[in-house]
Amino acid sequence: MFCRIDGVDIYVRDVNPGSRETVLFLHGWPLDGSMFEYQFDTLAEAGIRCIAIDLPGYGLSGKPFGGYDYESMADMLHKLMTELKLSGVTLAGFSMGGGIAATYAAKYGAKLVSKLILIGAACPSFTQRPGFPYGMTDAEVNGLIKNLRADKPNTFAEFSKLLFESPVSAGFQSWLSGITDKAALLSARKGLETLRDEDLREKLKSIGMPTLICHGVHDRVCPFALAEETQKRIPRSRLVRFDNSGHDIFFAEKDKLSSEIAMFVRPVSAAAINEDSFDAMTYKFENLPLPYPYDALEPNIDTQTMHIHHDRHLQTYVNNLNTALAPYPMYQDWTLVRLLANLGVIPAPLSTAVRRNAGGVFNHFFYFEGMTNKATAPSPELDRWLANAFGGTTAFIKTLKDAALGVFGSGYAWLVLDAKGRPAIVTTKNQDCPISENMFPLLNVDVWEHAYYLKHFNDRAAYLDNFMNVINWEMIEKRLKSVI
Ligand code: MN3
Repeated sequence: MFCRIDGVDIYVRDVNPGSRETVLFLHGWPLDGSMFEYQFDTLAEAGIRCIAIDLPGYGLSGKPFGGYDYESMADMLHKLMTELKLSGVTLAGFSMGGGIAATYAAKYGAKLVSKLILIGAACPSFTQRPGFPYGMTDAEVNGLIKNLRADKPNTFAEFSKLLFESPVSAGFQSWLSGITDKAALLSARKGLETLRDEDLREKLKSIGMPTLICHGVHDRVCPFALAEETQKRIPRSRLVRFDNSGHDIFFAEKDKLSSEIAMFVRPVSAAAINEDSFDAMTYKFENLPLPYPYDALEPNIDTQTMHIHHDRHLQTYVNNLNTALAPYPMYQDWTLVRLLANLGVIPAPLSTAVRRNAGGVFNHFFYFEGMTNKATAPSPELDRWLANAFGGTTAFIKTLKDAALGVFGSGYAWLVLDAKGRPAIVTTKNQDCPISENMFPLLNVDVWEHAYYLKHFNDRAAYLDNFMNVINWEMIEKRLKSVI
């Protein structure tokens, strides 16, 4: 769709509206918003709204005479976001788009944008300056401008060679030139002048929002030193190295980029990482011992069931998860929570194996931790929270039990904070985990028959009544306090 701002039609791609989190992408020179289609593909699948605009002068947007400096672009962006009624947006800028995004963040602060992502960004300065020996020289940019005016397509073709660290297919090259062909000569020339002249060294220091910096180590357009210089200046920033990328970070390491973005914009899942617990466990996974003796939950949950459930069922999920991840070194340093929170960005068939087995591992660790032999009761604080959320502890137990009885076949019932941070009871099938839906788990009850068949046979209701006697209320409270 087009959005008319100050007499210029801005082309807007908007996928998955209605999601809680929105990422707005700004492309680099001389590309357009379609450069992010690999990010759209995975992030939208992960439940994130993705918006990318064609900046004025590029792609399908209008080609005005002026307004190519960062400040004018930031003003245009603010009007556009206001027009689209956006707020709480994560603004992600690539290369020149990073310069615009940073300028926006410095000027408008957190009014509409809550987080900033700089990808291979042309920050703090695209060109070298006194005391800043990084990036291109003015003479090199002036040479580009001269070439552009002599032969635009060839200049773009030569420039695009600088992007890549590894060779790309002929198909990819022609896709890219299809994009750059749409940039107007006048706009591209003024874009280069902007890149040559803008200096954000001081402005970056006033950016107060959390900032993620993703940068290719082998970048030949915006050298990695730019990312380090940017990181030094933005107080709440974190720099992630992309060891196998040049300036082509959006393509060369697209899966890693998507997962870094997803983890950054989804605070509920990110908060779920409890560094002290199994949440943070990585390959090679191990079966943790039960937090109590096997017979500790008698007579509610019998000893034999605990042995078979923990030693055999859970162990199988641990083994299968390790087998699935063995051929994929790039996912071996991912925590259990990170794997589950990013199923949408893990390629098939691994994603299915992770859904089943990382789910099986997490859900079981969580289930065993959620029970205790120390008869606990909700603290007055948790009691009040349950009263607000469900009308009291008794009502909560009834709601959880009804939900658990309603699970058809194998699965779980959960107490969670939903994707909007509200208390909720949800159910999942098989070994699906609420973390994959951007929910924050507080308690689960396993209603696979292996959880109760030896003692309760087919009487799920009796098992659930027994489960309610051994709920670890302290764990619920601890998890809750970690996020609210
Ligand atoms: Mn089970």
